[in-house]
Amino acid sequence: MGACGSSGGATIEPDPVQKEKAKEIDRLLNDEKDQASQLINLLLLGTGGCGKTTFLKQMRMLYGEFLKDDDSKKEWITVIRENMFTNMSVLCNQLTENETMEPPPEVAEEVKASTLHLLQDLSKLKSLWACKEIQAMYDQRFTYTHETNMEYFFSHIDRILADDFIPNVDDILAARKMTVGIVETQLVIEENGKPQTLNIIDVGGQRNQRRKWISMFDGVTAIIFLTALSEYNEKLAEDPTTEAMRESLSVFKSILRTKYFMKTPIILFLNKSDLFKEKIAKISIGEFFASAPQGEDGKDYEKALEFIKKRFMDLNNVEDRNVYPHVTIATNKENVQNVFNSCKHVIMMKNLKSVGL
Ligand SMILES: Nc1nc2c(ncn2[C@@H]2O[C@H](COP(=O)(O)OP(=O)(O)O)[C@@H](O)[C@H]2O)c(=O)[nH]1
Ligand SMILES: [Mg+2]
Repeated sequence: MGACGSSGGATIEPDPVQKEKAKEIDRLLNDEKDQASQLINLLLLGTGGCGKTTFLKQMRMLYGEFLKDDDSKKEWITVIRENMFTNMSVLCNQLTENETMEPPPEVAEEVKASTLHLLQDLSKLKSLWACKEIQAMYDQRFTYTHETNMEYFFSHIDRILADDFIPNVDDILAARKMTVGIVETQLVIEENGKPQTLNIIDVGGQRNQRRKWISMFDGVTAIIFLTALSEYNEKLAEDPTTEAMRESLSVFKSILRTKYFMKTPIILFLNKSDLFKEKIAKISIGEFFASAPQGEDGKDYEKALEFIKKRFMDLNNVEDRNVYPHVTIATNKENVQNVFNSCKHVIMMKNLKSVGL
């Protein structure tokens, strides 16, 4: 029997086996603490279509194995072609509603078909695209709400409809597949020579998806809230009576008021700045916000950007909680890489603080 448990007041020497066990337990506890300090929960939030999943795709390409081979690229063919049908349906609806123009007889049936996207007949897409009335609706695209990728996909229509089409990275970044529920992705990222696990939490952004968000609010290290700059003149996809940017502002406000996030650093991505730049030169922001620069000033990129940025930043009501704004293009690899490098610092600082270092 060992010395443990013997009586008589003698000094008890710890059993070497027990000593080893205690050391092992200490080591495990330290490892656990170390791992906890390395796990970063990054929550992506924002209304539907603002670019959350696109940002995640970029991160998976930069730090993971996403799209490393042709087979995984081919999986996107169906999504991309379905996106083409959806976009064409929007043009057809515009033409149907247009009072000054009629569809030519040879495509009249297709234009009327609300089930265009179910036809799956690629040649129909081509014949519709060739028709000048559809082109006229396309030329007016800045004036109505449509999917962001409309322009990109139509400018590549021949390649996308070809039999031997294999999507490239840009095609896949432009592809839209709506996120349902919550998707967690873990990526290992080296910071100061030390691997850190980044758990990126992507969520569905539409109204009916937002009630699921709260289940992810505990233990969040940092939030990236995305908003699409280019939606200043658009309506919400799930409710055409609501203005998209007002909805985004109101969702951002409620996130800033959430008790879980009083000390959470919030990174604000003013996204889709490429499309915003193109659109603002044509359509003044003054038409949509009374307090925005009006007339020609409202068509000035810098002035309009400053107005939107301030509207979002002014919603932060907690003095020592920082909101870090960035102007972004989630479909652009270099832009995402640069922006993430600055965010990384913010996220790491918070992470070190939360474990008492
Ligand atoms: N041109 C452009 N398109 C973008 C940008 N960010 C996202 N998109 C497109 O916007 C659409 C919706 O993006 P997605 O990431 O699915 O939005 P989510 O609902 O927030 O996940 C997709 O077609 C993307 O390719 C951007 O900065 N510029
Ligand atoms: Mg998504």
